[in-house]
Amino acid sequence: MARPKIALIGAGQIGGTLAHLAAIKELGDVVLFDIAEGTPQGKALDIAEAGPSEKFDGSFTGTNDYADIAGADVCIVTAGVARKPGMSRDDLLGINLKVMKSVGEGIKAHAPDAFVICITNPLDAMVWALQQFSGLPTNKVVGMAGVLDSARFRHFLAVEFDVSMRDVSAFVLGGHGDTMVPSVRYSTVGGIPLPDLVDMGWTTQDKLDAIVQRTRDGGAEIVGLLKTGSAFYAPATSAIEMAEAYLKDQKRVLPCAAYCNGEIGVKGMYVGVPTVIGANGIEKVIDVKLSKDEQVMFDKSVDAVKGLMEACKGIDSTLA
Ligand code: A3D
Repeated sequence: MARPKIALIGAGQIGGTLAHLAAIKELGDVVLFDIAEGTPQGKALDIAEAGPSEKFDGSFTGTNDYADIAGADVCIVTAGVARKPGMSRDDLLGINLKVMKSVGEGIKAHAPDAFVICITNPLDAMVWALQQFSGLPTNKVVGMAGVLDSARFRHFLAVEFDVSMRDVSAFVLGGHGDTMVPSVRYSTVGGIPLPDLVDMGWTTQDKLDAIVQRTRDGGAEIVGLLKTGSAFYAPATSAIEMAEAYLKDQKRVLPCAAYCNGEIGVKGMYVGVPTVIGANGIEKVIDVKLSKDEQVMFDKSVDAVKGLMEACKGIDSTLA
């Protein structure tokens, strides 16, 4: 059987890391696309030259021509600009919306059967716009944020409890922004919900609150340290986890920015929700029941995403 074809739209910090991870995991042949001449070609050749030492096979090419993504099984979109210190994700909206239009048209023309994972910020609004510009079915266009946000939450919890991150599961809902909702009730260590661990005295409510806030600020913390851009290792790893779930029909339960059709009270928009990813893309959006407090926070987050969608409509009247 032919290897799957993975198109990476955007060959910057995340795009290059995605290509390297896809190569090491032998997920398929990789095409790196970017408008910058030489960058995708250089990164593709550099990664191909790592094959003999790392012992992976596959084809790695770089291109500035959308025709070369033809027939891609998966497209991962990072094209656009990233944050610098002092910027919010929302500051990227105007410029990245234009990028989503050209990317959507490129995917529509050359890879209409692909599973498309958007990473470009502001995530929930960009994935919504990308779905409309590409015209692909909503179950085949998804945003990566929840896997990253819950990985950050898991990491901080594993350090706090001094246990393996393997035994920590975490659950983050809502938009990928300051209003995201890390759910304490649905997050566990060895299956024990976090509030029970506070009752047991293993941590304090104050420490847990600080971890929740650090998770919300996780992106900004890294932007502040790097100064020249935003996080890229963990975002790339998170998107690869989603691509692998699709390519291998793993039926993984992963939090993603998915199109909601009434689940958790949300209709006709993208927001971070628990999903099942398999060979049919987003196979299920899990209609989880929230507590009153969680619902209030989630609704606030949904409203923030709606505000960004309205701003997009103000810029591009073809969006509905
Ligand atoms: P960066 O290293 O700047 O790479 C972006 C690439 O996009 C550059 O190589 C550009 O040349 C290219 N590009 C610009 N316009 C176009 C276009 N029209 N068509 C094709 N390529 C184009 O950024 P990065 O890789 O660090 O980040 C990429 C995006 O991901 C940014 O919008 C970030 O804000 C976002 N991001 C999202 C998360 C989430 O969790 C959702 C995390 C981290 C970064």
